[in-house]
Amino acid sequence: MSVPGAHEPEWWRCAAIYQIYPRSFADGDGDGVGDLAGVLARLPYLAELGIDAIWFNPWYASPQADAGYDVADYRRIDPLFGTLEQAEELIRRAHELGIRIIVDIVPNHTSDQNPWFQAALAAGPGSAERERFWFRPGRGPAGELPPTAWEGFFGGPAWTRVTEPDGTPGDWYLHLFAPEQPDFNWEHPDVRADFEEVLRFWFDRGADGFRVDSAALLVKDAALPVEDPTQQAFTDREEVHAIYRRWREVADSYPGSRVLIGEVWLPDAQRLARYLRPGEMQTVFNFPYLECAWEAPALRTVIDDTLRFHRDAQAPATWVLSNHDVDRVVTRYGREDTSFAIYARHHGRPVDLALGTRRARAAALLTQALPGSVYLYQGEELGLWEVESIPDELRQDPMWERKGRNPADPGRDGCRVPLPWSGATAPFGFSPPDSAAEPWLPQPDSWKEYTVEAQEADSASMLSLYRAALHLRRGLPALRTDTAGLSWLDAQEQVLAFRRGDSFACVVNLSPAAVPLPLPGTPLLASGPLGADGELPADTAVWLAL
Ligand code: TEU
Repeated sequence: MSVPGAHEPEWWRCAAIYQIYPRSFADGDGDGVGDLAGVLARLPYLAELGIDAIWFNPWYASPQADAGYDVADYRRIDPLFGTLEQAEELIRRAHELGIRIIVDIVPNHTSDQNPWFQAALAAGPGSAERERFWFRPGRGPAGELPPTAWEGFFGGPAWTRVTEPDGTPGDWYLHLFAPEQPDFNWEHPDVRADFEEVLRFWFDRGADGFRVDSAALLVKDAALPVEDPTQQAFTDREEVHAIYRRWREVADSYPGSRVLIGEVWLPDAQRLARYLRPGEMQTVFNFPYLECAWEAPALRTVIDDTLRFHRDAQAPATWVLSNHDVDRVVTRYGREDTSFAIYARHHGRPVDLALGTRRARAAALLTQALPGSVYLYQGEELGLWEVESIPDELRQDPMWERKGRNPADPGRDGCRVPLPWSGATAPFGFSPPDSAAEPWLPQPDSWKEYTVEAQEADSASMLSLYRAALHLRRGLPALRTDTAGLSWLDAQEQVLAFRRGDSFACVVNLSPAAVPLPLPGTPLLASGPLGADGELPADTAVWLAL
C-alpha cells in the first residue's frame, strides 16, 4: 500500500489539509447530497490544488440528526455517502495522488440509534447496558427534574428523560449536544475497547490519521455537580489524557506517521498544550486564530501566543480560517465586527462582500505563510460566502431548532451549502446533469460567477490565488518548516510583516490605506494588484523573495 511522501515521516508538521464536508462537496448519484463517488471524481481537482491531505467530516452510518456527528456505526459508511469499498478505494486513489486521508472520529457521543443505546433503553433502569452511557434518575419528588442543571452546547437542557419499557417516565440520559447524541461513559471498559478497535479498523484500511471531535469533553465528573457554570465537570478533565496516550500507542504501532488531531475549544493555551504532550496528540486546531478579528495587533498576539506554546510543546502550530461550524471567512471579514464566536453568531448584519473578499484573499496568504500546517475548508478556495438566506423550512442544523429558531443565530447551514462546480444555473454541476433532486441546501444564483469552471479560467480568481499559494508554499523551503523561523519586521500599526528564513518575507496591510513596503524584495505572489510604486494597497498581502 503506497503511502504518499513516505520519505516525509512527520508530514503533518507543515501539511496543507483540505476539509471535505461530504454532504456538500460533490454528488455522484444525483440525490442532491454529496457522496464518496462525487469525491472520487474530483480527486484530480484536489491534487491540482496542491494539498497534502484531506480531512473528511463523518461519513459513518448515521440518522444525520447532526449531519453525521451522530454516529450509529463507526465501521460502516452511510449509504447516503456510499460504501466501505468506495471509502477504501478513495484512500487508495488519494494515496496514489500523494494525498493522505484523515477521518473524523466522534468519541464523546454516539447516535441514539446505536444498538448499544437502543439496548440500554430496552434494558431499563440500573441495567448493565445503561452503564455505557450516563443514565441517572431525575431530581425532585417524581424525578421530574434533570439530574443536573447543565445546558447543552446547542441550547436547551443537556439531559432528556426516557419512557421506561413499562411506559412510565424514567431515567434521564446525558447529551452535551442534541438529544439524538447520547454521551458515552468513558469509565466503561467496553467503550474504551471498542474505540481502539475503531482506530485499528481505519488504520488497517490506510487512514493516515484522525480528527478527534470534541476531544476535551469525554470524561465527566462522576459526582455530577448540579450547578456547573464553568463546565469543569465535563471539560478538559485530566483523565482524558490517558485515553489519548493509549490512542497514540495504537497510532504509533502502524507504519508511516499516523496523526491524531484534537478538536479542542479551550481559550487557555496552557490547557491546550497538555493535549500536545509527548505521547499524546500531534496537533490541535487553532481556534483563537479563526475567531480573531481582522486587526494586526490582535492577530500578531494570537500568532505569537500560538507559536510560543507550540514551541514549548515541540509540536507544530496549525492555522485555520474556517470550517463547517463557522460562518465563512469572506462574510466574517465583510462585517463591521470581523471576529467570530461559535455559539454567538450575528447573522442579518450588513456584509460588504467585496471588502470581505479582499481581506479573505490577504488572509489566505498570511495563513499559508505561517509556520506549521494549514487547513482550508471546502469552498474557501472559491471565495464562497455565508448563505444567510436559507428558507427556514430547509434548515437542518439542530442548533436552529434548539436555539429557538433565532434568525440572528440560525446555526451552521449557511457555510454548508453544496459547492458550485460548473455551469450558469443551480445545481452548478454539484449533481450529475440529469439529476432530479435539488441540492439539499439551495445555492445562490449569483454563485454562477464562483464555480470552479469560471474560476479556473480566471487568473485573478480566488481559486487561482489558492493554487498559486499552495504550490509556492510546497516549493519554498522557507515555508516547509513548522514552529521555527518567523521573525517580525518593524511595520506600521495595522501592518503585519515577517520573514521566514533569509529569503522570504510576507507583508499584510490590514489598514484602510496603501502603505510602502517595509523592505525591498521581488514580489512572488500578491493577493491583489500592487500600487504603481510598489505600495501595498489596503487589505492586501504580498509574498516577497528577498
Ligand atoms: O463541534 C464541537 C463544538 O461545537 C465545540 O465547540 C465544542 O462545543 C467544544 O469542544 C466545547 O468545549 C464538533 C463538530 O465540529 C460539530 O459539527 C458537531 O456538531 C459537534 O462537535 C458535535 O459532534
